[in-house]
Amino acid sequence: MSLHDTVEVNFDGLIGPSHNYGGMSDGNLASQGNAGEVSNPREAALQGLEKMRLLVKAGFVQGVLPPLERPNLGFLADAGFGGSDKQMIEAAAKSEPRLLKAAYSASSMWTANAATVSPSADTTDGRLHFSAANLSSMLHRSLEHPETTTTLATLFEDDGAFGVHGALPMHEDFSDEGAANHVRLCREHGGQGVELFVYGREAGESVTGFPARQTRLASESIARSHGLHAERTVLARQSAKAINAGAFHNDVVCVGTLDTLFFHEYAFEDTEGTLAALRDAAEGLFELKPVMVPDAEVPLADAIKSYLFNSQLLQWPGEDRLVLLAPTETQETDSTRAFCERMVEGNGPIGRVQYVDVRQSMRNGGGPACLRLRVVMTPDERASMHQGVLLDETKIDALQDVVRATYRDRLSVSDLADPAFAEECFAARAGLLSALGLEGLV
Ligand code: SUG
Repeated sequence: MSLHDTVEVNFDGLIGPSHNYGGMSDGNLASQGNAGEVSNPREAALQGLEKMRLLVKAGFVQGVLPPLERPNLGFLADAGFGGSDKQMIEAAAKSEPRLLKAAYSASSMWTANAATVSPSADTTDGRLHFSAANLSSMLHRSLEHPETTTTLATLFEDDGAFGVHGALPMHEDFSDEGAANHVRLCREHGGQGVELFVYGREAGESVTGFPARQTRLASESIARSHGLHAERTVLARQSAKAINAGAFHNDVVCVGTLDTLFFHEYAFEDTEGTLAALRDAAEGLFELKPVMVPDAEVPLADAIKSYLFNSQLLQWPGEDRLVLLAPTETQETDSTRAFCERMVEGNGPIGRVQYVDVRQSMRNGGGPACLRLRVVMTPDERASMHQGVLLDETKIDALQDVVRATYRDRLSVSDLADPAFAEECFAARAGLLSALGLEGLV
């Protein structure tokens, strides 16, 4: 077995049947701007599955994470609603519609926020580590972590190979949004890497403007529990300018893979310091290739609107240079399309840009990169995990059949008040779990 057999597996979130535009995320311009619009959960899930199919066809190992059970009736019970499911939903719709929206949120689709992942090549105990993110900044997202932990523990159950950690304490000092603020760089996936953690504030620091969702303390705690080598770990502060322009996670202004870091000029508070720290940490392992996009070429507002950086940066089988799998909005925005055209004509590390339509998710602020959790895995690790969630085209067809048969093609926030919709959601998820061999998952 050589280092080359270790690959990056993308685990995409399968978009759930209650995907809606609830306007739940402060600081996320798309979520705020599309609040109250009618969503199309069927199209959303099919778009996500087509993205997965594209990568399967190209020869990537592609995984999927099933949607969490929604509505989350346990949450409504915790908020004091009682009686039958129907009574709880009707009462919440009447007196606390915001809580009902949170209970119905399909936000687990953005699996980049599910957890932070450190490959076994980077950890002192030689295991592959996952830490579920507490997502404590937004109410609807703070409900995800218990079930995310259960899902990860079910899929990666072999303790000898995997370490699955529950979320950090639910306090704003430990605010953690998972892999959306984490980048791993290396020479090749199987070799030792450098892990970059990007935080928006210190624990205890009060900041003005849009919420900074990741603290330095949270990032440090995860690096500790994963057993990362201090000299191969870098912590960098996200620029307040980026957060206040709507980059609520670092992955809205930065993406990296292998030795390449692609980022906006205003992504980091101290760009030179961050690059110097990365070069130091990479000493003896690889030579960093930074690709910085100047604000003069792509203004921050365009980067955020187009989601240029919320792309998947991939070592595409059979291609010499990296491929950027970008949302179609990047093609439709003049500055980012022009930048991409110039970039691929040059001789830098990114040689091609391919566009993908994930518009339903984009309208809630989730691009191609938000929809996937990257897990670098050795062949042994791939063999010892649950096989049902590793996809081929037949399984994608089966999942799409379930979606076509069970998902609505129109959903308004007011539809959440109908208790019959809850039954529809439970039935749809049961169909998906059965197609994935995960019937027992709660
Ligand atoms: O947390 N949107 C998500 C989008 C997450 C994107 N993830 C990454 N950048 N990695 C969020 O803000 C909107 C839901 C609503 O408004 O109903 C939402 O939760």
